[in-house]
Amino acid sequence: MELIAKADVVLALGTRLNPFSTLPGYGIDYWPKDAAIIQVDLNPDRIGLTKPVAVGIVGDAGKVADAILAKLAPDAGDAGRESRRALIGQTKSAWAQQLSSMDHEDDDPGTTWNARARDAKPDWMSPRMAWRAIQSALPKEAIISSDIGNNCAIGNAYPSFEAGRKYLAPGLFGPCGYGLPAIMGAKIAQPDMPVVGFAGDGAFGISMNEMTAIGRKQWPAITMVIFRNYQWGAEKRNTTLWFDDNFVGTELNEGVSYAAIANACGLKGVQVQTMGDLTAALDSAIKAQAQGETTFIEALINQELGEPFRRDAMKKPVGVAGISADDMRPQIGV
Ligand SMILES: Cc1ncc(C[n+]2csc(CCOP(=O)(O)OP(=O)(O)O)c2C)c(N)n1
Ligand SMILES: [Mg+2]
Repeated sequence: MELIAKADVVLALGTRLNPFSTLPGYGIDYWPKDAAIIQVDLNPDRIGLTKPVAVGIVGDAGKVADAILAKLAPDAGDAGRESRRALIGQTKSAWAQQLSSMDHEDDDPGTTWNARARDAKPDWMSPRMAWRAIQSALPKEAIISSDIGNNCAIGNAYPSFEAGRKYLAPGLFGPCGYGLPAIMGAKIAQPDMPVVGFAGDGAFGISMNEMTAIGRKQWPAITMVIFRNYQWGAEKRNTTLWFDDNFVGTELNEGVSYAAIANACGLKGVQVQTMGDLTAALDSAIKAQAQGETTFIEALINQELGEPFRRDAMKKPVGVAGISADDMRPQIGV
């Protein structure tokens, strides 16, 4: 974010430039407003869809990259290359350090949800503690899937990938319930690769029916982590930001155990509550996956809600001029 904010030209190659990847996050409105954008996409409908572009190129990213390279002089970009490389390295390591020391979420001015969520469960892991624990056990070569929800959004900052086709995300439609089926598909396609799916507890509930299918022998083993904060967190966040904590339908049943449901489906279910237990459970689940065992890890976490969050989706409601409750009249016959 900090680096792209300084760009005067952006070559958008291998990105859909969707709102999730261009909107402000962590309080930084980073998308460079005056930068000339060269957008490459196989789908012509996407050119200029989310950002005005200076140049639009319809084509396969790999072929376009090769064609651009072929036109460049051998010394193109050499000027200042070392200092740019150093700046990228410094900025990335500063961010990694910042992430490793972040435990909790700030509250937006005028709201207190995160402070209350921490106080309500002082001994519970926060989302970022859970992600750091996961990082300690996630193999470099793993394929991961992510779902739609606040914990998955927070998690996008943590893993990094050294090879392509390692990260499956629900994309612009943003359907909750994507994490589990996506990781099952990844394992079918890449049976020798460790795979780990991630979902919030609400989103997971949408897809959990698949647990009844995948215990059968012909299904390959997967590992799934469920962030158990007993709430539809991302929706609750809208309510804390715009509707004075007037929560409607955001609470999940604390009497339900996904780990127990996994066990009832003939799979392995484990519930964890500390960083150490989460790291250990993920580590042994990945080892067990290689031996054909599927594990669902239900990670109990507090109810903090964090960055990044799509604040463009709603606005604070405003009073409608001239309307008063006294103007309301019962309808005839009611
Ligand atoms: C099928 C579907 N229904 C509803 C939504 C709207 N939605 C977006 S995030 C979210 C809450 C997700 O809650 P959870 O999975 O528990 O994750 P958390 O935010 O608590 O980490 C909902 C309902 C959606 N994206 N997709
Ligand atoms: Mg949740």
